[in-house]
Amino acid sequence: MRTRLLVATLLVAGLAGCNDGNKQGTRKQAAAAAVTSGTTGTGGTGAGSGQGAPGVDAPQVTGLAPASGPLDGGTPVVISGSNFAKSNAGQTLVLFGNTAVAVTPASDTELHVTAPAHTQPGAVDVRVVNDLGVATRAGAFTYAPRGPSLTFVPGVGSSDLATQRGTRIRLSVKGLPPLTAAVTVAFGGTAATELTVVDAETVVAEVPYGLPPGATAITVTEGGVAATAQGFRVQGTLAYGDLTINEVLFDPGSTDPNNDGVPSAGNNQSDEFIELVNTTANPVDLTFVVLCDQSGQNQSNPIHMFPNPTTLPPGGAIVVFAGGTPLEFAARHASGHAQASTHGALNLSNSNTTTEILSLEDRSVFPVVLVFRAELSTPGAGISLVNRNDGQRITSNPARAADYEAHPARPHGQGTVRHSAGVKKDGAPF
Ligand SMILES: [Ca+2]
Ligand SMILES: [Ca+2]
Ligand SMILES: [Ca+2]
Repeated sequence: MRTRLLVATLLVAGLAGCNDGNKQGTRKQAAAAAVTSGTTGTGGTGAGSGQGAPGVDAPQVTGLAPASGPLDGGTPVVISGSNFAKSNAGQTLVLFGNTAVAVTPASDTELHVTAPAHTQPGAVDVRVVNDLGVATRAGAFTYAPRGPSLTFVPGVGSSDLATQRGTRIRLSVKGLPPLTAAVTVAFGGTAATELTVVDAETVVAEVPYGLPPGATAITVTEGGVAATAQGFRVQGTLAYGDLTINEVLFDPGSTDPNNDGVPSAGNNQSDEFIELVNTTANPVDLTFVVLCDQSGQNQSNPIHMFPNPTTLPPGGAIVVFAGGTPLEFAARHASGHAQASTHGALNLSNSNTTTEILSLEDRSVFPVVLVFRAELSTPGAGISLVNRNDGQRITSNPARAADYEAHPARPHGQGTVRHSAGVKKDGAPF
């Protein structure tokens, strides 16, 4: 009953816009009756015949071009027929199913419309209504089912030479049969061999070893149906300066930069931190990157390995704390915006005159991309060393103490602090 009322209302609205005082009242009534009848499912003739008042003036629909389109609508459609613009025709309405659309009359035999969105695939009736009658063409327009689709995160990944394991990419599909253990994933033409099916629409695949750097497509295939997405990027070798060690807090004093409510003290140095910034215009995959402290006798002593996956957005920062539970740092997929050392400590010396932090891949074949060297005494308890050009690329290799300064005070809570884990010197976000 609601449908019947809706269509009748639309028709009245259309008639109200007509200025022709000579219209025949009997035709108006006949047209309204025909529309109401059509919505009950009895009016579809398939032949597009007019159902209004008897006579040659009733509109006729002979075809739609195109006769199909996507569920999202937006398809320009030309309706062919007759008696669309005769005198006394009044305002023309077109309905796809029960949805009225705007009409651009082109001639007495042609109407231009745009197909509206629809919820379910399949055919709908199309009606042309004017004062002369109603033409119903049953099943005249078919909504096509959505094709398979694929999305992925993160959008960049790499693989490791020694283990031949890759960054884990989470793939979400729509329009495929439910995923099973038989699912296959390919990066370009290379099959991923490490797969974990999460649910019927999600699989995690590792980037296969040996792919050339650059853009590649990902294809997920299940039950003979494939979904492909473009735009995944296999990361090449990072250049010096692509990642900057932007800030280091060697001596937290009694401060609490990881914000877990436990200020560092004595043997608890969990608030030591290293802040990295991606200085490039692209996301950087940190998976397999290892931070090493070369101070003291422990050459290339690893202090953190970024978990799989860890991605740093363009211009973004990530903080590695010595420990604790970093709180209230912005969420960034599984890896987060702040991490605690995978080695349980950073062991950043408070007093060494030379401290180096460098980054290697977990195997020696990967070039060092980050070298930080502090050749001066650390600034003091609770004060970090920070990039003078906060967040900008440091071009000296290795970075020098001259590239850094003692962190200026910034407002925080009721007072001030002299560090800025995960944010800029003034507390603004990266
Ligand atoms: Ca703390
Ligand atoms: Ca320390
Ligand atoms: Ca900072």
